[in-house]
Amino acid sequence: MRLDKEKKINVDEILTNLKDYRPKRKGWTWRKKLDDNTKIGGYEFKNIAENLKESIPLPPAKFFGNIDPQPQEIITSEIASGRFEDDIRRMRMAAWHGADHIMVIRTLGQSHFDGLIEGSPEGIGGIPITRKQLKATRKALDLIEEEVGRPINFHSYVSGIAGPEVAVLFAEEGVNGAHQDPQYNVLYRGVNPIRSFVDAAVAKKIMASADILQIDGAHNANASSKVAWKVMPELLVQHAINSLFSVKAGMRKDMIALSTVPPMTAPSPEFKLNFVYALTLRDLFKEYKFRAQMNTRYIESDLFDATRIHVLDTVLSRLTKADIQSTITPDEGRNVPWHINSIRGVETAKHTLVALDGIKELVGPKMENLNEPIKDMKIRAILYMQDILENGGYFEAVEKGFFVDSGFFPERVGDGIARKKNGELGANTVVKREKDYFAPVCNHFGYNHIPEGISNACDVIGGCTLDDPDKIQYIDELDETDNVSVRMSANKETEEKGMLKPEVEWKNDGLIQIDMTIPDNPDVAEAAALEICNRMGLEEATVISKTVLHPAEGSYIELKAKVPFFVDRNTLKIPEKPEILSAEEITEYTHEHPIHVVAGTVGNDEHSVGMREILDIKHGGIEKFGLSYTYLGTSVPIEKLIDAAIETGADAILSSMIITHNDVHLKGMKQIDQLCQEKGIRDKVILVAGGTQITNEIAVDCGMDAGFGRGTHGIDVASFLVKTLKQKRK
Ligand code: Z98
Repeated sequence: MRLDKEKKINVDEILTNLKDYRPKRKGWTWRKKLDDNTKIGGYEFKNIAENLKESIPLPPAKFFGNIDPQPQEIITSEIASGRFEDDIRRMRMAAWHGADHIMVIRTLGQSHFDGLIEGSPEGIGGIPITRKQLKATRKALDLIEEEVGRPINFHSYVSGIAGPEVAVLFAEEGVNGAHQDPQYNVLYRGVNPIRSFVDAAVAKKIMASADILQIDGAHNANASSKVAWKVMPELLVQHAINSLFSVKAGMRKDMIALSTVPPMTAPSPEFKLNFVYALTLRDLFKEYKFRAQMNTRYIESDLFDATRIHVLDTVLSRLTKADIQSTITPDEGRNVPWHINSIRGVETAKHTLVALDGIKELVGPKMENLNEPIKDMKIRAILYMQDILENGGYFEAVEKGFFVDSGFFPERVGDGIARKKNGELGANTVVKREKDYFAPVCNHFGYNHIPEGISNACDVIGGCTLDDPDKIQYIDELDETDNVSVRMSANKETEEKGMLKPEVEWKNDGLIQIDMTIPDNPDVAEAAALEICNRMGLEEATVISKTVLHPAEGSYIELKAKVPFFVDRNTLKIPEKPEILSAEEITEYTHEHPIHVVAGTVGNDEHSVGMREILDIKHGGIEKFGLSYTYLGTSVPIEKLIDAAIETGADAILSSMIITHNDVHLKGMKQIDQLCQEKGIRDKVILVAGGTQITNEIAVDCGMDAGFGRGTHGIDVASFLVKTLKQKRK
């Protein structure tokens, strides 16, 4: 099976023989960094990795020979539609834009589930954690990575009370990265602390055996605390606890990534504190990797706000160090996982990282101003650790509510999260292994009484599921009413007929994003916006975000709503696109064979902007490609236009006609053609008309050689003129 870039990924094919699918490879893969000063498109880069085979470059790339340099950092896309058949398509879009770390996350808290739920349609909490969903996703990613030409790391979460089982499942099915941090379970998921740490040791050992990169959960303290920046000393402590615990459980340091977010954002003077914090962290944990995520604590639902925060946070990543750059969109704040926002997030990270290529060689930290605050931060963290020890250790400290307290340590406010050492979920479930305990599985953490003469525990059963995947029990979805086949067949009929609906997360969800500015206060504007959607025939309109432009003058409202109908792609009129010559081809020709045109807005028409844009160099008019022009202005009599063409020996006449009242534009075009014939120059000049209501068809019918409508650029006209002249002058 191979992907064809002109075609949609075939999910039916992905699902065929899924039971027997084996991941192509296991373990995490970093990007291949290119040598310093590698040239792409004539520009030297320092921090880039190998190019992709297939990709979609940043929007301005067309001005730079369509290059798409890939930053050396892995870029993450978090995908959260909750339906793996839709996630798969979205992953492909993200990979084409440069994501090579795909985290598939909750529609609900996956870690609230206490066991593996095989046979369920939703997986654990709606994320693809059933074997079926993992297999389908990995199979699709194996194809996508071949298509784009770079390995894609698939990521999920080893949290909750089923952590060890989840880790085994991930190791079996080729998941490449996972969040794992026992403190997350304790603090945010109410799992018994002892159980959580024992489970974590088991899970980490398994993860290590399959080279699954670990991301810790410290950043959640930032997201959960009342005053995010005050937990900075605690964040350092949490990183330390999980990192060292992971190493003791058998993980390599270079497979442990610290999850960090810049704790502050504007309107605070964010950079000072974020920079000190980032430098402290990187100094303390030099041997580890860093996964930088943007700060989600303050994002609500404004796309631009999210983008600004993302850019500044990524600047910090580049100035300090990040091995993985995550991308988060307002989706995190408003729970609307749009495909487009995933792509925007990836583009924001790629743009910022590439833009700041080599910055560390140009600017650097002023250590004389930073040493003191860095030292202060380290001392706070060390004292924090000491305080834990003096209070009897981690479990006792948790019981006393040390963590996620909103005091800036050593200050404590007393509002931390407290969990009982012998209470919470799964309390008293850790049992000491008997002397003759023996589990015939490999990579098993802790004491295992392996019979004498056997080197690998699972040899006694001829290999466990990690060695012999044929032993894996595959359970398909058991719910007959809600499963991928039912969902897909609901869409199949409409799809086969070529019926289209817009979507933001699921095929045929019909959702669109609409925005409008209403000249009133936010409450009135919100009600008005909903009423407008209603009258437009849209269904289930919901306001996503509001921006007050002025308390009385106006409000900007962003909504989502459902389009209740399909459009038939077979009945759509898709205008044929003329083949446009490249800027180089046009310029080369005009250099050798100068082209002159006369131009003006004809009749009683005072519009000038459109024509000037087509002519002037600034926005890419024909002048930019070496054509010269005589511009006669507005309301130009047709005869004057033609006389000017004769006088200057012009190759073409460009006439603009915006006013269409009484079909004056049609008459105008016909007159130009006629007068040129009368004056005997029709075969010498190319006649072009332009205007918002003009199409090529209409213009040719009226005797023109071509007509250009809305959206025309100088290059379109220049290309047409060069092509026609090349033909004529043959
Ligand atoms: C991130 N955008 O970190 P539920 N375990 C840990 C986590 O941090 C998370 C989960 C599990 C963020 C996503 N983090 C937030 C250590 C989630 C999964 O709700 O417990 O299933 O979340 O990339």
